[in-house]
Amino acid sequence: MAAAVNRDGKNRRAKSAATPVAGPLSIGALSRATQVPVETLRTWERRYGSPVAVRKPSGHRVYPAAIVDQLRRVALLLSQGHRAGEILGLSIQELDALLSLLEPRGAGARPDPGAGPGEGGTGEHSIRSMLRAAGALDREALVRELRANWVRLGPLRFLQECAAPFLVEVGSAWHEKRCEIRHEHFASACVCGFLREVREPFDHDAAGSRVVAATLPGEAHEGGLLMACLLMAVRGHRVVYLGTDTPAGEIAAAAHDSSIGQVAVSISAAMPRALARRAVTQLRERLPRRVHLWVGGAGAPPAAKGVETFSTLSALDALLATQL
Ligand code: B12
Repeated sequence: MAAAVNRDGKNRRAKSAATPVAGPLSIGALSRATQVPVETLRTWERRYGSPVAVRKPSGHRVYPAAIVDQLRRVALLLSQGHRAGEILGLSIQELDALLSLLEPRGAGARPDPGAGPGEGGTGEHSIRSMLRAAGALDREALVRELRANWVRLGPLRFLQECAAPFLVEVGSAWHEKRCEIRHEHFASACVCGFLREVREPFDHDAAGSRVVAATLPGEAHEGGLLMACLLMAVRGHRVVYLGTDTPAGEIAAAAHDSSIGQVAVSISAAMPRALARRAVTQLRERLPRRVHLWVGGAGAPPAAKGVETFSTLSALDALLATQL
């Protein structure tokens, strides 16, 4: 699950997923130990009756430390597409049996449910394998490598160390004529498909505020937007995905629904600076005052009144963590 990071992107893994935890635990401590957002823990309890908490006289939840190992396994299985309702009631042994069916990692070891942010990394070797797979238009091999990295790194590090650098590398390869347009299209289609697939179980369980996500007219790049959407869903936000090349009026109309708290927009380096600034200003003017406007991407204009600009996914993740 996502590493907890502060606004300047520094890792603050006081209790990472790999750290042994002593109980009893508050809901915040359980969330930090398992990287499952607090809001998600509450939703699971309401919907599925698990994890079970004892209530203090103050009403606050208290959990036994043993629940940490179980939830780390649950989190890993969710990232593989299992549904919360189907696995939350399972014993550790049953969860281990499901985990043993997962994709083998590296030289054949199976993913370690205790392995959190900080263990392993993607490395050039893996990016090179993905580039080779893209060159051969081999979807199976490319997705296998993406999945192995997703399991090993968790969402935030997967995006920062695997998906984003891979797409940047593909862009350079295309620019330097080391690959053709078909390879670039193929690679980005595989990554975008994978980002949608792994978001699905989080979307299913999300119960936080609703975020409209889109790119502005003329913007065809959706990788960055899908990455931001994955993080938002992991953090419990409900994503309303409008996709690329969306007229500002349509984005604004969607945001007028009272359930919408934020609009997230991604702008690539391909969009001229002046155009990006004008489009963002015009969108801000059309949005209800209460709706936050989050803008990210290599072509995002500098922050302006009523516009929050993110230069990294860590910064977004840090903000999302404070909203739990
Ligand atoms: C795939 C791709 C395409 C695909 C997109 C398909 C799709 N479904 O997305 C297609 C083929 C359509 C395409 C078209 C073009 N592309 Co293109 N493309 C790319 C490529 C390889 C990957 C894009 C991507 O997904 N990046 C995702 C991540 C890795 O980058 P990112 O957007 O900056 O996002 C990061 C952060 O900024 C942040 N973030 C992004 N959005 C948000 C939003 C929020 C809210 C937050 C918090 C954070 C956040 O998260 C990401 C992770 O760090 C890039 C290479 C690159 N360096 O990005 C070129 C690239 C962006 N393209 C480029 C160009 C030139 C074009 C075209 C003009 C080519 C042409 N002549 O037709 C067109 C323009 C199309 C248009 N109108 O927009 C150039 C831009 C260079 C420049 N400075 O102008 C690049 C950099 C390639 C290169 N090296 O030259 N492209």
